[in-house]
Amino acid sequence: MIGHGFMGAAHSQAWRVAPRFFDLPADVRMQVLVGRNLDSARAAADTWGWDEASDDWRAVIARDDIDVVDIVTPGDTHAEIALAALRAGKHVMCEKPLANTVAEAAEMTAVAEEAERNGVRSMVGFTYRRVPAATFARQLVADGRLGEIRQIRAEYLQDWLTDPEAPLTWRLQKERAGSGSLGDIGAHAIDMVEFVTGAHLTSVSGLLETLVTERPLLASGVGLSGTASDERGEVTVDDVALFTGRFDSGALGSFEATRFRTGRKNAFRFEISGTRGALSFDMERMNELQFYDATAPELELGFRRILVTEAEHPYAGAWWPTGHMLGYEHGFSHQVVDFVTAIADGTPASPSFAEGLHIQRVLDAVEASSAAGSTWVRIES
Ligand code: SOE
Repeated sequence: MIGHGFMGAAHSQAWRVAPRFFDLPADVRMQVLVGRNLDSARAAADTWGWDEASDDWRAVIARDDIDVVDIVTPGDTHAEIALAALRAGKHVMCEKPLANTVAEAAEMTAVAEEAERNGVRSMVGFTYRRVPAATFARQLVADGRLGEIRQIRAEYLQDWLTDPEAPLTWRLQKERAGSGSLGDIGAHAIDMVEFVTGAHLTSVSGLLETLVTERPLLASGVGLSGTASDERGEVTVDDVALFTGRFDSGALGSFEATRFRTGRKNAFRFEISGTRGALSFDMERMNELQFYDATAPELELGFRRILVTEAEHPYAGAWWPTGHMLGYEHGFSHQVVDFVTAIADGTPASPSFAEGLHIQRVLDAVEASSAAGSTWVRIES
């Protein structure tokens, strides 16, 4: 695993726990954790249970005893590491968004597709797909329970940037993160509704805004827990991203991604409406799916709450008895299960780099639209 911040912790616990709760078709050994600073990498390796630490990812990728490379670094290093790992014949898991630009994502996809022909798998970390309620939502849509889908709404609302004195972390720097709310959390929203509905965005009209343009630089630390210095730096990404879109199925979509929505901590919500029914989900109530069956008797119509914890629900049977609730981290374990299964069984892994490239194209189109006064921009296929 390369990187050891927030996502490093999330992925480490998943690599540790998944093989214990699921019957995986291959053994997992948490071999080496790589970071830029060897002491920090060693401390993280000890905390999370990796056998070794290193500050040289190139040397680690060249090793014969490494089969999988898990990339949990900021977006500006995804392409270089993923390309090197794929070319070395390693299976690659890469955090979202796949890259910082369409050009990088396109090259990564081309190399991943070439590697795929030699049995090398790759996957992008859109982990929320693997929240049981989200996977179940997709099943309901595929079973026709919503009928023809006409409207799709997705919003990802956080509030950790409302304080103008919150420090300028890498997530606020374009050269490191690629974009702001748009790529950080809007990318999840796009992937989720496309996953659930099977429809793909074909054009968008967007509006991006940076609400706080300068923030204190970090004196020490890396994230929000870091300490602020007296110096200030420019925020070079969007704080709020709004866009509407058209899907290839004919459905219309509206999207909102913001880290400025006071009071909303991780409110990743979607609502999907069709001719026969509707679905509504909120990550802050992630074990539940609201389902409206429009074919029910008129006097019984209404959204009903399904607790997605029955053993037969996606992934749920491997964990606890009914109703004992899963959390944020479980999606990462499910991601490990699906990735290891794809590697061992020789089946394609999803979301593939090609799917990650499509999301990158949508992000790019939203930026281009906003820059051109919210005109409609077609998404390249
Ligand atoms: C920060 O906004 C963040 O950690 C994202 O980077 C993640 O992708 C999302 O899952 C939670 O919020």
